[in-house]
Amino acid sequence: MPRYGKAVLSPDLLADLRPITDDEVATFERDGVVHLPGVLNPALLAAMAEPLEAVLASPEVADLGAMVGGTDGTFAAGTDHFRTHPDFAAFSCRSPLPSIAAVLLRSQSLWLVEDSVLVKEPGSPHRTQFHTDLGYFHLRGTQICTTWAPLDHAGPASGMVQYLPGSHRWTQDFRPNYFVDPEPLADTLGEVIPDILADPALAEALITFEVAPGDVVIHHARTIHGGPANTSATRRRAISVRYGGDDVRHFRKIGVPATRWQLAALPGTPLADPDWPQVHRPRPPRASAASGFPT
Ligand SMILES: O=C(O)CCC(=O)C(=O)O
Repeated sequence: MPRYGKAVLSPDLLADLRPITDDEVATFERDGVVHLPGVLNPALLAAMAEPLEAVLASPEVADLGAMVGGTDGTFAAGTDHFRTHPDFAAFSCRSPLPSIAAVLLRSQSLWLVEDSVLVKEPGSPHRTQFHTDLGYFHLRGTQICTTWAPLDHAGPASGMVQYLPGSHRWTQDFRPNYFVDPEPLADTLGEVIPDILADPALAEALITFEVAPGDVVIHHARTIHGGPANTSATRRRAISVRYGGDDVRHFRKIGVPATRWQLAALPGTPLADPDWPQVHRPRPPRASAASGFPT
């Protein structure tokens, strides 16, 4: 992908480590989320620390806490770093993530939708409000997921994300919110996400994971998720990457902010290079030894 420059991450950091098991695929399909321990090289996450600091110091990243009056700068997030930083492009396009996402989504091909950095500093009081990712995407389709890869050990005390299993099968479309404030974005269509923590049955059903660098948690774009404050003394740095598969089409959503790439995409068309890099291709048919014909 010459457009994004030369990756400085060495190829061995990006190598596949292990296949995804049938059980992991079944868990993703049942729960809309799956924890995949040890699918990335921990050294890859360590190597992403410097590029992550570079984007944290750039105008690509916003202080989310400021939206709710915070002045401490303890919850920073940005998107689309792959468009400007070759290491982020390599992480999203050439690591094992695309082939893992393609397996979980049962998609022949896969395209990169967006990447994000999400950093909750020690003591950050900010919750990630419950939301579905699909609410923010100018897309429709069923084969869309987010991969969440921590650069630090993370768990409930450091703000690890919580997921509502099975919510990807709910039929409602949910309005996006301000991410640190549950207020839905003005003029958006759909239902307001229920107050998950105020409903004992929903709150009880939430799941979360203890994760380490090299682990990835993958959730479906319709899965309701959010996260607690970081009450620990450790940073919670993560890179999340969103991918779309064969059945995904551009679809403009009223009231949802759009990037120039989203505005340029023709509604109803599939994701396509170069603005939406194809990161996984169908396997070529294998020639049959007996007949010479593709099988
Ligand atoms: O990192 C967080 O707190 C939220 C992550 C999230 O919502 C996502 O990656 O889709």
